[in-house]
Amino acid sequence: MINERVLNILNSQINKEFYSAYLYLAMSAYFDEKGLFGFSDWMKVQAREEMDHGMILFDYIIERDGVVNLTSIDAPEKTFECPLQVFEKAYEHEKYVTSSINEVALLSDNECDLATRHFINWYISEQVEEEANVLDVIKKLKLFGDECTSLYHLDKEMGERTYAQHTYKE
Ligand code: OFO
Repeated sequence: MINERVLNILNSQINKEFYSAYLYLAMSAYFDEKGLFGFSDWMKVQAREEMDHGMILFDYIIERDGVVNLTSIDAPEKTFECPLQVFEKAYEHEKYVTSSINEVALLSDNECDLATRHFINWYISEQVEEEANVLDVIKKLKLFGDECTSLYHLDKEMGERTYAQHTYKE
């Protein structure tokens, strides 16, 4: 049986992962509206990965004989100014999620829940990738600007991202 404090923070992390999916879907809708379908697809892949992150936590709680507590998901922001601003917001969000994952690690350490401490390592590594992926796009947008020809080429490149299900036990 899982410790209650650890259970609560894991349940709250599920909510954050599904909120992330919502946020990226809102960003995807923004790009669709602008006709930037490659950027939109990139965000849809990101949203699906976030749902995987949520489901991995969900399955872990069940495996530890805990109770999954699904709570309401906040509406995401949906008004954006330009592609660069969207990715800057995504980067801020990922940094927030990283700090939230770090809190799970610290709490599970303090509560001597070594199984959760071990489990959450997957998320710690995943966050390094999450931040790097977004930062990579920010750098490109800053380098090439958001002038039409650059965006057209970048949009094509963004559309090449493919979804592969994220699983904990590979
Ligand atoms: Fe789940 O990593 Fe992004 O938010």
